Amino acid sequence: MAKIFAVTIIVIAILSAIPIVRHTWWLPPDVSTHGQPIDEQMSETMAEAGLSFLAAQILLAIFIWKYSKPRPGEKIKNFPGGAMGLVIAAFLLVGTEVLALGAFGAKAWASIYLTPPSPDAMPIQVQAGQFAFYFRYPGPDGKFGPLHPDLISEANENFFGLDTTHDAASKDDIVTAEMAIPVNREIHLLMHSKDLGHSFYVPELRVHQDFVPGLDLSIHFTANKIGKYEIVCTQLCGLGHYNMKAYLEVMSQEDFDSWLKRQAALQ
Ligand SMILES: [Cu+2]
Repeated sequence: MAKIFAVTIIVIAILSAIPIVRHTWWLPPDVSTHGQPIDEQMSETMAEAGLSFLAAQILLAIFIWKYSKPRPGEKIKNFPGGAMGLVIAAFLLVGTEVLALGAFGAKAWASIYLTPPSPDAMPIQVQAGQFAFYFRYPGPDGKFGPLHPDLISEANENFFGLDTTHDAASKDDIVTAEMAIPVNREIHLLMHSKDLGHSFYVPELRVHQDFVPGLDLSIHFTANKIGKYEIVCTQLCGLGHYNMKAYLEVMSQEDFDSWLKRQAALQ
């Protein structure tokens, strides 16, 4: 019985490793300039965790195979010094592993979070709220007008709370329900939430950033492939969470210019 159990453990461990090795449920192809080191880090983490998992399962199976038979008359031996040594060894091993993965990933992390966007990056504001995203482009003046939360009104389609009668900078702002960006242009995304925690996730872009209520967060990225991608909220934010999404369209500069003009005419 114990031998069947040991073999079953090995079979399950190998079967569960197959889809990971074959990248069956892997991320969609990367369309960003910063994604490659992230993908490499992901592969390294999976390889390292996967090998440790397999080694642990094989070791477990060997011990079950060898020691499960009762041996009458034989006394159970104690591990010299008790379990303390093993616990310390495991602690150091896992600690080193986690720290090493962090050190390897530091460069990729720093290039996104610790490096400011270039001064000519295109600013776009995104607001998350139950259960939609809205985007704002600053218009020809390049300035975002101030936000007045008391003016937010779904009925008047004033999603951001803009005062276009009094705020000069708001007059040419363009508010959209879909996001479009020009290809190969750095985007500086300015993020805030209207109500509670949400998330901005575009798997193809390798961008995944939470919205935190009360915080103005920002992220910068460059998309290098034309296409239409889904933006999804990954924070369970209420009953409509399953339907909270928008689309990101990466266009040529000419297509983007005419798209923005069309959106400006709709305001
Ligand atoms: Cu949400």
